Amino acid sequence: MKEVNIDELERKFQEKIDNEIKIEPKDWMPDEYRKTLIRQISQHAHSEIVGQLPEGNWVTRAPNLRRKAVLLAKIQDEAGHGLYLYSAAETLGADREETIDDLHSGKAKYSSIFNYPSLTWADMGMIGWLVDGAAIMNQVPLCRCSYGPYARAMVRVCKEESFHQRQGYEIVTKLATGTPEQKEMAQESLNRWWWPALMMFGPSDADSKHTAQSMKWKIKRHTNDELRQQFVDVTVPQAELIGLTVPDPDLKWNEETGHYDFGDINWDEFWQVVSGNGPCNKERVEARRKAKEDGMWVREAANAYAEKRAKRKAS
Ligand code: BYC
Repeated sequence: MKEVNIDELERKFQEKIDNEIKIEPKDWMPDEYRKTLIRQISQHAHSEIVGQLPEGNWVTRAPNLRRKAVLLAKIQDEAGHGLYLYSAAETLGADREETIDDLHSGKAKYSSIFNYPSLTWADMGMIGWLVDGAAIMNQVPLCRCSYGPYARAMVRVCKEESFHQRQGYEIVTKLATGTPEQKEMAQESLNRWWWPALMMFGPSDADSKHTAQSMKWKIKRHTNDELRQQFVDVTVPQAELIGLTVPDPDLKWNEETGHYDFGDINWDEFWQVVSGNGPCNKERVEARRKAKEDGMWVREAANAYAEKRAKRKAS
């Protein structure tokens, strides 16, 4: 039997990546590449699913029918994104049930942002504008990820996220240009969401343990700090346009670099939230666990029906 030379396989694999050839599920790939993708894609899937909860909190209190219909559609889109992503993780050999159980046991991570509460209607605008805005900034480069199924899933996800971002900015604009109370509500919400939105991009480059390897494999195309800077540069003028103030006394346009300088992020807070001690971590995981339990009878009924049909077909 011909001996398999791992170094040679790795060399060919990297050559494909360097030449922008997509890696597909049945292609040979290093174990670490597979593991990194399963980690990132499953965390991403969980984020989409848990991300429905802060917005779900406002469906029954949306200010009018139009707002309610749009919010419902957005939340459904997020569920869809979660499903594409769980499927993408399955193409790498991940078991969907196990992946979801890891979320419910608290073992798996999901985006830190969804551990903050949604306290006012303005938060629905802020989530669309800032959270989906940050998500797009991070996900557009993922459309060029070296792993085919993830890259393709991202194309549709990004189209939908861009609609979400606009609907969020529209809500915030309406409030910011409305009565003094409405403007105040928008400003108060921006004060709470601004820093957690910047944290979505992950630890600073100096502390990011996966970035260097993920960039070499073209899973990531930019570092966390590069994307965070792009987000600040795009979002600050949007806030100014509608008369809101970004809650950062150190924020300043820098003529020399052509970027905004901004203040220090509270990394202690970030790591606390990531390690399960944010304001809503327990509530979020509990809600997902309960949803699984409450929906168990539907799954059991569907499985029983499928088994019965299969038996009837076989006989
Ligand atoms: N929150 O070495 P690093 C959405 C973890 S949802 C929690 O830089 P990497 C939406 C990281 O996992 C948007 N944990 O990692 C839905 C790692 O821990 P492990 C979700 C974080 O992977 C509904 C450690 O910190 N988007 O769009 O190179 C409504 C070190 O980090 C976070 C995605 O998931 C965080 N913020 O870079 C509205 C995009 N940041 O795994 C909107 C896909 C870092 O070693 N993911 N950690 O235990 C990515 O692009 C990358 O995974 C990240 C992190 C940029 C997030």
